[in-house]
Amino acid sequence: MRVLRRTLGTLLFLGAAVSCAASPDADARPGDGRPAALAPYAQLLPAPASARAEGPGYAVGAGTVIRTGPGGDEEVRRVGELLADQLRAPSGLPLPVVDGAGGDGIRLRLDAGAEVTGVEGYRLEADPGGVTLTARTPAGLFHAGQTLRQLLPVAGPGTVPGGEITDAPRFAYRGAMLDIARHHFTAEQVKRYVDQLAQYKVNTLHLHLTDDQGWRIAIDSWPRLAEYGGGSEVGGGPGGYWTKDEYRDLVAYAGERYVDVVPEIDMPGHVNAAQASYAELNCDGKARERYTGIKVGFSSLCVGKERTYEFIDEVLGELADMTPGRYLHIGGDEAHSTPAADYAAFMDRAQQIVGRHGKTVVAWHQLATARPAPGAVLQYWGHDRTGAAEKAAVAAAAKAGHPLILSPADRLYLDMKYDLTTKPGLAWAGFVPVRRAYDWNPGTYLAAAGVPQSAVLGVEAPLWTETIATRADLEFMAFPRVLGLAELGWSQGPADWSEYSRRVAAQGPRLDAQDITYYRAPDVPWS
Ligand code: NGO
Repeated sequence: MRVLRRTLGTLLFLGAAVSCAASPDADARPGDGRPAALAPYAQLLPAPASARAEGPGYAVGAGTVIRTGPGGDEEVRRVGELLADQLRAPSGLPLPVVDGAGGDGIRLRLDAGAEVTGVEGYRLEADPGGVTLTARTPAGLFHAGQTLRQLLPVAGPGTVPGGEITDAPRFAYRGAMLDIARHHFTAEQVKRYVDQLAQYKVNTLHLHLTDDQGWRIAIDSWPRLAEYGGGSEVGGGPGGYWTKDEYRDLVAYAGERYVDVVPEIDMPGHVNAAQASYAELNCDGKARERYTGIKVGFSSLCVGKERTYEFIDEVLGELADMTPGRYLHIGGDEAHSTPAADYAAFMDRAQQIVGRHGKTVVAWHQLATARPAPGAVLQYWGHDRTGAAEKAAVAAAAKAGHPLILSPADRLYLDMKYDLTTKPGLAWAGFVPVRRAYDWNPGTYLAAAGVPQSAVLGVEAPLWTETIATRADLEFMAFPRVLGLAELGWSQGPADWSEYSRRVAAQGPRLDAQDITYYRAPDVPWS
């Protein structure tokens, strides 16, 4: 019965999507029932704050250079080189990067006094003489470059249409999370994901590094965590872990793309891999067996033992030392085997330790039921059926000044199946079709519970990997839903599904060109 209702729902939903796409509007060709290609400025994803197409554009050709002067700022030069790299493959052009501001070409201008909004804002101006990207920071120039990529054809040289874009993000925090604990993913695989995300202006990568099934990061003072605790994963595969150099290299790679890494060591639950590696982390002094199933909530650090806090201090200290970003995530979810009073006492000390290492705490929103430390950020992963009391605790924390990252499980969990046909994934929060992932407003999402819009730091799309073990499955679950995350995080809204879905469709050839395995979801009007 339940299945039948779902199927019926999907069919009705499909019908609605088709009629939407076929309805006549400014860009549609009347008569053939299919939407016409969107004009380049109307294709951008995420949508810019303002864009005006006007006059002839700049033809990028064999003679085009990328200018990063004047002043020879090294970081701007690096942004220019990266942009050149990104444009060379699709265009087939040499695109040398040169110093000096004069002359035509693609010009990167760092201007501390530029009239753009915030540290990530930028302006893009195109006319027959060239394309000028202006920003106050190199990050802004990087984002401008990603916009420029979308204004050029998927393959071959082309013309950047004339006009001007002034752009800045709605939210400071636009994240994606990857769980490399349930299944091991290599740093090289994660770099690929970083590239895929950064082009859509996602600026944070949260890495879920440890869980019951595996410990994936080398810690010098506790070597068995990775060496033994890393040797398992869901389903009994070999697992694996990252050396410190691999982690540092990934962090630097992400940083060059203006993506901050937020590492997570989940505690006091989700710690079986640690408890299997070291007997002393268990209250009974006995090491646990390694675990390869997908149950949650059965493990807990020993809250009453002083050794537990030495452990956290050393682990978080080493992690803080290799992480330039401001946040350390300490989990705090599903501590079902830790009594509530112990949980609160434990989280007090864990938060103090994070502070002593110079970082700001991020934790899953269950921390709201304990005592979040001043400045701690809560990551909300509730859903439509989350109870009022739980939401009220989150709202109280928000009103007390704790910023929120929104990751509603029935909107942004990329491990939820799209629909009945999705092979990988879970469905405990329901199906999450592409439209559902996009069609909501983070600013007002928890307003009824009392969360002010100003408390929302941003959005994040987690990808848990109990059922996901390959690059192809990772991409299939992320794309195209993660574009919704990018759009909600960057663009002003309000959400307009029929317009947005056409921009998603316009990304199809770009995703193809990048060899991204994405779901050709039936609710998107792919051409
Ligand atoms: C929950 C749980 C994770 C699971 C995930 C699966 C959070 C924050 N804790 O989300 O351990 O992997 O669901 O969807």
